[in-house]
Amino acid sequence: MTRPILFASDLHLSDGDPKTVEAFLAFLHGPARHATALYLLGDLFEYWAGDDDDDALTQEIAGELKQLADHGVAIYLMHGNRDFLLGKDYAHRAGATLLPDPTVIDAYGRPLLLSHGDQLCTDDAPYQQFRQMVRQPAWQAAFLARPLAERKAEIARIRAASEAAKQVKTSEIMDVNSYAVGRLLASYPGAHLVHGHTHRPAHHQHEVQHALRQRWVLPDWYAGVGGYLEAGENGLTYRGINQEAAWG
Ligand code: LP5
Ligand code: MN
Repeated sequence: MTRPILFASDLHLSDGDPKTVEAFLAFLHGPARHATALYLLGDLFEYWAGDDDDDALTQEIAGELKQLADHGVAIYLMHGNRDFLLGKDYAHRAGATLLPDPTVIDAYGRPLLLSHGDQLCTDDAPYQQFRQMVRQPAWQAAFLARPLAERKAEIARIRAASEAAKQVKTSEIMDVNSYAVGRLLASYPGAHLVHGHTHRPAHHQHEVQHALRQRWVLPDWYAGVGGYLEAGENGLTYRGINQEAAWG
């Protein structure tokens, strides 16, 4: 039997959600050990203030990922909207490779386009404006040059502002825009899309250039409940973690 390729995202690991940390560790010790590769497509952590913020949790996760890498599982990390400051130093400690967003891979003959997914939420204008600002390398360098405690305080303010802003946004605004999905798929002929971010696990089909293309949306993990996507020779399958995998 060939070893599968696994995809997960939006684990939002933090000390505040120990059940999800436990579920993720069980996943790393269980299904992930039989995989050939593990792709973590953003927001592995609740937030990331810089690679110098090495608390017990981030150290433990780096150690566990490194063990898995040493066991022969290729580990890939993509940035999410909460942990885009995660750098090469941490990736190295975790035995992982950082991937640009988007990235195309070949999964047993099937081209898969991998993305976190936040860029596809084009109706969320205030978020896209915020994103454009914080993704500038010069802006990030200036932020990372500030003392860690200041960075954490700034992030706490941004998180509070983001939570308040989300209260007055409709759920449609916070979902992907189907034209944006169509445009992205059109620029990667033949590929199917796997992304997270929206916390709306489902399997969608889009007609692009007169052909049907698949879009798999990964679930978020919360209170020990989550899931992942498995790609093997026979196609893609959802697997629930502490829940039935009856999505899409
Ligand atoms: O993550 P989620 O799903 O809850 O919400 C996102 C969007 N929000 C964010 C913010 C992050 O959640 C929290 C920040 C993480 C740490 C970043 C690292 C440090 C960066 C350095 C900063 C100084 O991504 C949310 C979307 C939602 O997804 C759905 O798609 O709607 O977007 C917002 O709510 C953004 C607001 O609409 C506008 C921006 C508010 C913040 C303004 C603060 C300005 C301070 C500038 C600092 C110089
Ligand atoms: Mn996200």
